Amino acid sequence: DIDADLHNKSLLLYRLMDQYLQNDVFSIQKSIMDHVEYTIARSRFKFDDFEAYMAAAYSVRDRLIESWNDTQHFFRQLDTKRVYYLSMEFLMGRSLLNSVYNLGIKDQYSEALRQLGYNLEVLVEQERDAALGNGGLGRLAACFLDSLATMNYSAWGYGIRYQYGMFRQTLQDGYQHEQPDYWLNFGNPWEIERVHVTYPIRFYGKVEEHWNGKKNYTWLPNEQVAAVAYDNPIPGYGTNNTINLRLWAAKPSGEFDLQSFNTGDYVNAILSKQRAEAISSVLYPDDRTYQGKELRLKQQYFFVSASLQDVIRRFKDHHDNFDQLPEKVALQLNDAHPSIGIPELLRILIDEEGLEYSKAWEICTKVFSFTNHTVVPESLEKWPIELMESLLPRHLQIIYDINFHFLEELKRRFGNDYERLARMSIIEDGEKKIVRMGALALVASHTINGVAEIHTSHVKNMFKDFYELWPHKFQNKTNGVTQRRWLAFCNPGLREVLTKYLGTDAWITSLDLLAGLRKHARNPELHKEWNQARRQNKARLAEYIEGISGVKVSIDAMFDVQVKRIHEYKRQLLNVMSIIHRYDCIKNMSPEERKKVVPRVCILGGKAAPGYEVAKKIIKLVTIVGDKINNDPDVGNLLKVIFVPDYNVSVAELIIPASDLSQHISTAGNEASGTSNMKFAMNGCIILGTHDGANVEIQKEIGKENIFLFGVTAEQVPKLRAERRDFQPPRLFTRVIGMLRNGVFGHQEHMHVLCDTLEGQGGDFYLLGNDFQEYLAAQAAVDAAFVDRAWWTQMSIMSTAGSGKFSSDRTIKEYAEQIWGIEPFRRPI
Ligand code: B1N
Repeated sequence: DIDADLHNKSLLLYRLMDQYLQNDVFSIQKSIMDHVEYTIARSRFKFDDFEAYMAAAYSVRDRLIESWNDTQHFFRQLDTKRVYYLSMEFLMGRSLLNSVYNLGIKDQYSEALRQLGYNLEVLVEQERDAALGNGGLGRLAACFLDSLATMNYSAWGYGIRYQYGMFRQTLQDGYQHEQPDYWLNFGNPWEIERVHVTYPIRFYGKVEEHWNGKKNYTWLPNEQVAAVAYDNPIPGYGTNNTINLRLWAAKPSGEFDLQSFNTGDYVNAILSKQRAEAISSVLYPDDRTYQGKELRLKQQYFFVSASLQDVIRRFKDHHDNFDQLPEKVALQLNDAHPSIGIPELLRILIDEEGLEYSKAWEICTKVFSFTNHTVVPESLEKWPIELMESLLPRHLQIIYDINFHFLEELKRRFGNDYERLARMSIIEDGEKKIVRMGALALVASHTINGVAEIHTSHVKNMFKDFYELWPHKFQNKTNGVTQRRWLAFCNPGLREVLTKYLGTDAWITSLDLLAGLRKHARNPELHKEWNQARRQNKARLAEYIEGISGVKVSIDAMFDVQVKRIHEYKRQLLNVMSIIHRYDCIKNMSPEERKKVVPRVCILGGKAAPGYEVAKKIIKLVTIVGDKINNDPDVGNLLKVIFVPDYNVSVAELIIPASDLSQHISTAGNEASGTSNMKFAMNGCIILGTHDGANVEIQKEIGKENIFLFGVTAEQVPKLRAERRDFQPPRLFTRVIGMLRNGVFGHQEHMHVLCDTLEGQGGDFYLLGNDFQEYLAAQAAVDAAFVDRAWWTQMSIMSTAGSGKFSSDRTIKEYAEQIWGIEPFRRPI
């Protein structure tokens, strides 16, 4: 009978479950070998490191999926409020090591593989980075996911599954070349394709107006593509929760064909449909320089529309009253890039769900919040009206509606202050009308936040009128990074030392505990172990450097590092100029004097946007200067200059733990926060920086005596820029420029172009000349500190000890409590 059948089936399922996914070494070996044979379709008796990596990854994925399913079920049953993090970028890096650590099965996998004749550390290197981001903004999103999972929040990430992530940088004759990032070509074991989770995404066409007692609008699009979901499980550390990063890929739409196939040209019709895939094909590699490309707006709308359709569908599974949406949904806009989601949500609520405008708007303003990451208003995205009208005609109408109501509110508040209205309007009037995405995000969001204290005060200034209108909307959320990936996993040597001296490894989830190191800061035993761990990291990096450049570097030298995107405002040029000054000094020293020089290995790395000529010239300059210095027998080990190509998350994991000094020297007021500064400080690296971004807060936490900050303050910058014409740059600054121009390093034409950015009318916008003297003084102070080993080690320990605040766990807790209104729910076993 039916009951007995059901009963038997249940028993069977329980018996089967007993057999599944044990985490003892033998079960793991069985699971890996099954994947070798059945998934990779290789022989159990013969598979190489890459195949072993793939099999191990699939085996880990099985465990992730189980945890993912149970977590989603758990959240569904509780009907939790969820936060959805909408971001054009998620810079995830590699997953294997992170996953086994977070799932708590690292040792078992190591041992299981060892017995099979493989080395986990070696297999880990087989994985290609998931490089779906440019830099800080995308990596922040990835750190946030790790913290959200670890802290048991009900959260999803939504983004784009770019077929080509960040380009691979190669150097040819010192010049950057961009290679496509074929990261998916060998398969991606970390994702789950959900062919049935798909939504139509429409573009172009026109809007028809109807009248049935009230005005109704129907959008008649004339292009349609399908968004297909790819799920990437994100395991938390020390918890059973696994959350989801859902990335959308564009595919030709099979649903119905808007373009008639009745033209006789069947093959070309198919080919033209295939072009749908272009939408998710490539990540734009220019951070900040906003280009106004139609494809970019298409990407934004594509992923935001798919995500919102998904969110609404999930909401409707359990609810039918949209008044409850804000109790169940928080939508976080990672910069203004996804802010087309605002008219999209309104469109869904009004056109598809039949809500009144005012009701829909009220709901909208309760779900969105907005993070700003920039300091220059020009970099906020703006779209020409014509482009918006052609691509998303219904959305433009809605934006006009939003703006109409907004301007009405302004008039009630401020009267007919037309200048103010013009400044604040979502539509910028002028020769060409433009939609200001930043203003749109601000008007619709209940909260806007900056990413460091100094940046938030800047945001209040940049949106001054809005701040006057809605001061309560403005918050600060100082960035953070996950100490799992950026300390515990990438620096195992230091992890052991930390855990030993803190008496616990609880700092891996409560980073504030690092403060407990302070009382050991002078302990010679700790000093010894500390430096031992750090030296091992340096040896690893030295080996890598020799591999990429052929240059042998001494690990007794100071590793002085500046790795980040190449930008004039980040002032890599300032660094190179001080390197040239150092070289100049060494060349003019007597042998006696040379004995006192602190040997340095200057390491620079980072990508230039493909169209950013000056940035590319800076890279070439580093290699030119490096070639000369590294091959000067007169200099030997006293100075080496290395450009590390293709800087990415995995390279960062190697470099950061091995750095003695790291430079964060942007012109004050230009770096919103910076996040690598936090990673370096955590790993006991000394910061040399300006009073910019999070440097300011790092100094506050670790103490003035343990960090080298120099240079002008953000308040001084506008005045100094205005006074540039009367400014006399210091003698040493002009001397270095002279060396470049006079061909000490060859390539004079190249040098003139770079030097011209620093001299003459409108030159030196980033005030290198103003900061040069103080920068050299700070560098000298760094040298003095380095030769006093006890002093330096103490500073290093104090840097780590003071880094507790910069965990993304802290940041996420603040967002959760002060912006999203969500609570943690930990899944029981
Ligand atoms: O966001 C990081 C900050 O730590 C950095 O200081 C900040 O520069 C970075 C357009 C951006 N701001 N803006 C971008 C990226 C891609 C793009 O297409 C802008 N990235 C930042 C995290 O808060």
